[in-house]
Amino acid sequence: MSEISRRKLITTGIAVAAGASGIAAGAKIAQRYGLIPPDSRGLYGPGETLTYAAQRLLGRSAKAREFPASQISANPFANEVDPLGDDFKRLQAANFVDWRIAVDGMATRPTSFSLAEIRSFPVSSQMTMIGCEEGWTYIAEWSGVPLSYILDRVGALPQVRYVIYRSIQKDWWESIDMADAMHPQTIIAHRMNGVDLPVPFGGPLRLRVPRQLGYKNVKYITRLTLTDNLKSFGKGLGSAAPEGGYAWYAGI
Ligand SMILES: Nc1nc2c(c(=O)[nH]1)N[C@H]1C(S)=C(S)[C@@H](COP(=O)(O)O)O[C@H]1N2
Ligand SMILES: [Mo]
Repeated sequence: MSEISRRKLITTGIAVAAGASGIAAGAKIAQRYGLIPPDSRGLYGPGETLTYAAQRLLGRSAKAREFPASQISANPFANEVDPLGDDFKRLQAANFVDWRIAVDGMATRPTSFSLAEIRSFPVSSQMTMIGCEEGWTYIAEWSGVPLSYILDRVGALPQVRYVIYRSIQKDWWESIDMADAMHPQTIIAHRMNGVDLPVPFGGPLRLRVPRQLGYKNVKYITRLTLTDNLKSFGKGLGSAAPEGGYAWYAGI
């Protein structure tokens, strides 16, 4: 069967099953195809399983909307963060020359990159919207290195299914699947609206994943971990968000 008709069958199957017998049946199909999100409470978990499975089966490469320069927000809103600790302040005082981002886990060449190295890598720019689950949004231009470039560079193993990313703020860690990690709009951003990424917006480095809500766009990132399983991290729900009652998958 061709890839298209197979996909069509799967998505129709999920929709029909969900409509006819409720989300539990849809979730069963999602499980068959390995599309249960890490925070799902089993087969009879909430609608999140269906949202995630349907999104992934419908279009891996769909792009977040891009806007013209004229629509860039004049006053973007930087969401307040908890006080940044002494480690951060020390790095900031030296203009972040010693900021590094480690890449470990399932890679043939685990390594760590300096901020200067990250800045020297190919740059991709996007004018996209970021939105908080609390309601506000803004549009900005973000520039940075595609996460896919980093994964290639460290030799991500074929078994990798998720990329975990952590902040210097220990409470902030998230993960995304490979569909988002390899997506061309997913970047490690180091510039915003033509200047080095300002600290209130996550400078020097922030994960920008415009296909997901604001909280997946973690600021001050210091470490990436490539893994095939999220169970052994934190409470095993995939990231900090579900530990606090938010969905692991925050696709928009
Ligand atoms: N390290 C860190 N990253 C973070 C946060 C944070 O408090 N600390 N807040 C998140 C939330 S809830 C949102 S909505 C966005 C806000 O992005 P902004 O400040 O660019 O508006 O950043 C996300 N990334
Ligand atoms: Mo948020």
